[in-house]
Amino acid sequence: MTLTSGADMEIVEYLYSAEKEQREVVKITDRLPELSFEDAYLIQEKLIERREIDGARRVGLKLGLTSRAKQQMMGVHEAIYGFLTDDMLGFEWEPIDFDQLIHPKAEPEIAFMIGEDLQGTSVTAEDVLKVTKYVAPAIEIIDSRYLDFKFTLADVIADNCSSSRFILGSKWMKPDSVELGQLGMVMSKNGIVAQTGSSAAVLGNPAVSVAWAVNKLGDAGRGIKKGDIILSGAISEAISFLPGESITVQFAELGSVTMVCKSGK
Ligand code: 0L1
Ligand code: MG
Repeated sequence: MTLTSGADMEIVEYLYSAEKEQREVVKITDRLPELSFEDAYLIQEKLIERREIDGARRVGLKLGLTSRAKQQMMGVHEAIYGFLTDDMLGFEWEPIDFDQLIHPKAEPEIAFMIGEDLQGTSVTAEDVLKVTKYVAPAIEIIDSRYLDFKFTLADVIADNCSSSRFILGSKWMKPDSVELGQLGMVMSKNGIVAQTGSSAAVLGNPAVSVAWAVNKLGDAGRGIKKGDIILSGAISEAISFLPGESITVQFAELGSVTMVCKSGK
């Protein structure tokens, strides 16, 4: 352990207040260069518990670093996971308020709606598909609390994997009605193509990514639950946006999802 007792809660308040006050902060490994992934997940858990004290409710999970390209960029061989809470849920018809965010970026994702509890340490993509009621197009808004979005793996795990908001498309489909492992995707900003990709970028198939997370949770004696929403990982690089801009993610077969950004100022 690299964390002294009390230091974890100090970091939780540091990250939580940065989010609430829309402030970038210096990454925590500048002070704690030896911070282990285990301790970083411990801080993440306490950060979510802190949000729960303020009334937030866990509604699911999100995966990060699920593409080989992003893993290579970070010099890691594994994905990471964080938690989604109800206050992160945005809607297509309700503009996202830029003033509540720091330096947001949007990512194209496929969301899984889970219909049955699932727990284990050797869970497969097939097991995940069996308990998946629907899949849907999604946009995840990531908003690292760290200066210039620069961090180590331990930093980003502690910061709940940069989670900020997510928006789900209105077309939810049965997972066996689409080729989940090879869905083409186009992400446009203000009607102009910004990124293209395939769902294969997410560990070959987004269901593999979800199975990875279930096994990771299983190692800690936890699982996913009926009703959970799981964001399976970004299909392309994230793109930044400003007030007045809109982003649409269009999938082959799976439909589209749009977000609009406004400023209250
Ligand atoms: O959801 C994600 O893919 C983000 C994971 C954390 C890394 C980042 O903020 O870019
Ligand atoms: Mg993401």
